[in-house]
Amino acid sequence: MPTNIPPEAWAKFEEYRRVKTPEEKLRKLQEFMALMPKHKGTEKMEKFLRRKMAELREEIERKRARKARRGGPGIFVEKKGAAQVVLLGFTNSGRSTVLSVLTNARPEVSPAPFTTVGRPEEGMMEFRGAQIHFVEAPPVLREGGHLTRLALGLAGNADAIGFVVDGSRDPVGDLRDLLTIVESAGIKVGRPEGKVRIVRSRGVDSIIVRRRGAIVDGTEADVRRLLESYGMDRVIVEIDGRVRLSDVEEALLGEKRYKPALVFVTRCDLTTEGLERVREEFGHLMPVVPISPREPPDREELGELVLDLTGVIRIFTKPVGRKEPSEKALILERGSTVADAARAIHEHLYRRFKYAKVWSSRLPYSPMRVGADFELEDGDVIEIHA
Ligand SMILES: Nc1nc2c(ncn2[C@@H]2O[C@H](COP(=O)(O)OP(=O)(O)OP(=O)(O)O)[C@@H](O)[C@H]2O)c(=O)[nH]1
Ligand SMILES: [Mg+2]
Repeated sequence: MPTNIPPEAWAKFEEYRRVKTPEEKLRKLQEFMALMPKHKGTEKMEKFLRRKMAELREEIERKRARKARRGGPGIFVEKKGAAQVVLLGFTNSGRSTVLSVLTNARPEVSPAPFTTVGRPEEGMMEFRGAQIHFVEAPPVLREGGHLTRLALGLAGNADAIGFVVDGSRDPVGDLRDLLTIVESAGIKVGRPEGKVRIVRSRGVDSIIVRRRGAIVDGTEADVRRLLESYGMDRVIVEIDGRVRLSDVEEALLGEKRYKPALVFVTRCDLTTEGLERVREEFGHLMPVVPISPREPPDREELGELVLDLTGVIRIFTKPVGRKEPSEKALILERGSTVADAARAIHEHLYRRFKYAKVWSSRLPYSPMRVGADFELEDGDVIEIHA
């Protein structure tokens, strides 16, 4: 049964995926609900949305309760930049050192344990067109407790976790313990087995499944039936890796169920033995970044690594007639199309879209004239004609 979810409603849906706090997300879902036609064909979608809204309300309530209990400033650190990475480690692991090596922040670095225990320290790492927001969480303790809970709360809300381990002691043991602690708090670290992306497309008139991997518990027809039961129509479903039908359902709202992570190994100016062992044991699970206080890692490389982990891309826009593209990038979800970029700039550009020019070294020639469904990649320069 076609449900004809109107474009204004779809726009809210996509805004929902972009906003970050539970309050904003809840508001977008409410707006989406208000714009959605209500009949038999949208019943399941309505139920799903109500469940998601209830979850968001609970999350907001938990946040409030935490604040009230402590009576102090929340442990919620507002997100800035293209991605937020929370630095998580045991005391003295070198979290403040990592923060000061990578960002403009100047937290207190000290050989005494429990130096950063109050308000989390934070700083921005700038690289071409974008910034990564690093936050130093309070130290994690093996025995748990208040500080550990605060730290895990921050990590749970971050776009990625940056584990910090002391490379001169037992970094492999420390990382193993950190992973256990994080996972017991319900945070799944690493790369998911598969990925689902659902995008609306004007170019199709049904549900198209593009499969590059396996559907573990069903067929492509099952995926189509499932989405039809949610009132979906004119969408492209991209499936990579190993995916379950429940993953497809979750992807309706662009949910990410795994927390990407990387690990910073400190004291690499003193020894690189620990670094090598971490690489051997955990290199397949997450990127390993060596830290020496006087030799900061390449920001461009690290920035790109974090964007890649968190699934976002930088797009440089160029108004028609201007020579140089914007210095500040437009941050979009990986897999976004020219149409997504147009919409992110202005609804007007999206509605009146004619064509776009894209400059990129990956293209056979630049600029190349492309249509609305052209998929963008990190670093692309784009000029939209409307
Ligand atoms: N040589 C060297 N010393 C380091 C490195 N990282 C940390 N240290 C030293 O280790 C001590 C602790 O570092 P911090 O960065 O304060 O560690 P932290 O994890 O923020 O510690 P707390 O906030 O107290 O839990 C300091 O004396 C640092 O100078 C490193 O890469 N090389
Ligand atoms: Mg510190």
